[in-house]
Amino acid sequence: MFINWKMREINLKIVYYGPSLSGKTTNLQCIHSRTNPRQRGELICLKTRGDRTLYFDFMQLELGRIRGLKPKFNLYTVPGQPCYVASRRLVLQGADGVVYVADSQLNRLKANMDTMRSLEENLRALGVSLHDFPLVLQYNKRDLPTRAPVALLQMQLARDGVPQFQSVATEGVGVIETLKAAINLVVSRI
Ligand SMILES: Nc1nc2c(ncn2[C@@H]2O[C@H](COP(=O)(O)OP(=O)(O)O)[C@@H](O)[C@H]2O)c(=O)[nH]1
Ligand SMILES: [Mg+2]
Repeated sequence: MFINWKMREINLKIVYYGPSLSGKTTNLQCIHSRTNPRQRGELICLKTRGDRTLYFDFMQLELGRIRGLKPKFNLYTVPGQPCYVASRRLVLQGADGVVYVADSQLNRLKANMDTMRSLEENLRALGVSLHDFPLVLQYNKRDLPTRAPVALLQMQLARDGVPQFQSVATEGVGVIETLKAAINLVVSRI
């Protein structure tokens, strides 16, 4: 969180975290296409060859007012590939909340769990406990026949009191609901 008193702006950071190819960038693309251009900035995607996220994607949303301050939500994705550990840590710095985008496919169960563990470790390295941190879980790719039952994903990833959503990010299903839950958690904490 960063408050610019002169501009009366409050900057809040929400990070979309998850294994590679789970649909984090697709979430941001959907949010970008469904929000009023006057309330959002450009979607900036830094890409490597082959279209995978290198450092991060970024977009800014301006919504409503909190006690006379203009909240600006800065949405980031992290690169999921194992080799970008340093990038993930960097993007997590100063995060006010995390949306964990899980890939529902059966063959990604282990990747989901490994990535959840890395989220916990990376937050701990920043002095933050995932236990009392604003977190929203999204089970994405619910349209695929290879999807695991939600109960299985819940068993492996869910925690007490953490909001959960099923989604098909490519079709925009569940994307805005997930974002709203994250915004609500972040705002209620400040
Ligand atoms: N079938 C299906 N494909 C999806 C869904 N969400 C994302 N994808 C696809 O999965 C691939 C990886 O998505 P992307 O957003 O780039 O993943 P990221 O690495 O987490 O940013 C792309 O080909 C997307 O079109 C979904 O809900 N269903
Ligand atoms: Mg991406």
